[in-house]
Amino acid sequence: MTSKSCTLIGAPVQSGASQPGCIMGPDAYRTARLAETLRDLGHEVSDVGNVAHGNPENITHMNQAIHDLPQTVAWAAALEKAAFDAAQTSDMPIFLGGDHSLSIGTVPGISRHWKKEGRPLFVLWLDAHPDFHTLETTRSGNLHGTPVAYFSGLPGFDVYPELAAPVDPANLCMLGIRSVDPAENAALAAKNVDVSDMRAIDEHGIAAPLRAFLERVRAANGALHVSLDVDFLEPSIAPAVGTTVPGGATFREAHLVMEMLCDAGLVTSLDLVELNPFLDERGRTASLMVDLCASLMGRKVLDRPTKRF
Ligand code: B3U
Ligand code: MN
Ligand code: MN
Repeated sequence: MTSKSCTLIGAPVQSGASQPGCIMGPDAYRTARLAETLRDLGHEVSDVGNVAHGNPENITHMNQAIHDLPQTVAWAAALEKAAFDAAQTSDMPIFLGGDHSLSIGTVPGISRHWKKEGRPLFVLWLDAHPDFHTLETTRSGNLHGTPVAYFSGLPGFDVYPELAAPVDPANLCMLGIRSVDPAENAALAAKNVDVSDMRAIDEHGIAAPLRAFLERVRAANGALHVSLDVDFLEPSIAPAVGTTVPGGATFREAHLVMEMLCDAGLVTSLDLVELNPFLDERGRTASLMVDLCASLMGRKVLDRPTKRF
């Protein structure tokens, strides 16, 4: 892989999750030597520290289950700007979460940048959950369940920041999905979102749906944002997440996804989300996430192209 300028942006968001701990995520990635690992692969890395948000406004919503709406919206506004700014100067902004509500800011900021450049943005959502709730449909009230519905332009997000560049639902791909609420199921079907659940992955392998998606991105000259939720992974290899769901991507499937993304050369930004270091075992989840990042950014087993049969 050619050398890239990578910008690490800490997003210690935890207002969108049900339990605290994601606030420590960015520092866990630093402790697990993310910057040094990327530098060893030949990339230029700058860590700009953690984003801070402005004063939360007094925002409310009819859905009484929702919690921490003002703070989550304040994070979204700050991260939208941070993402837009980073995308102007960096080949690869990498957002160190923080719970998945941080994508309410990062994806719209990245998308605003690519709209200005005249390229469509595609999003690969690696997650146990589709995070496709609207503010009306979330039952848990955890706003990390809402980013995809919001940045895809679904209605009912008047209290979130206005989108400069919604992501076309046709440009989404979800892999690893295995926990979907009824309202999400209906909305995913209505928007015809490309979802490969674990059943599809068991039947066809993880490479086939990813390869098909990457061909679509390439054909459209798209930019590609990857959002990697820790719970995409099998909990036995990645315990440091509040919402474990059994039957996740294996170590080998996850590395294969990253290696295929690396070979395709299409990824232009990345979220690392939902790491809760308070739940980790001797840093193994943080280290695995760093290793997956390394595979995405060019770490290889063999120093020559993979054999084709
Ligand atoms: N769909 C459920 C569960 C969930 C979504 N995202 C996470 N958990 N991490 C909800 O709460 O909306
Ligand atoms: Mn998620
Ligand atoms: Mn999830």
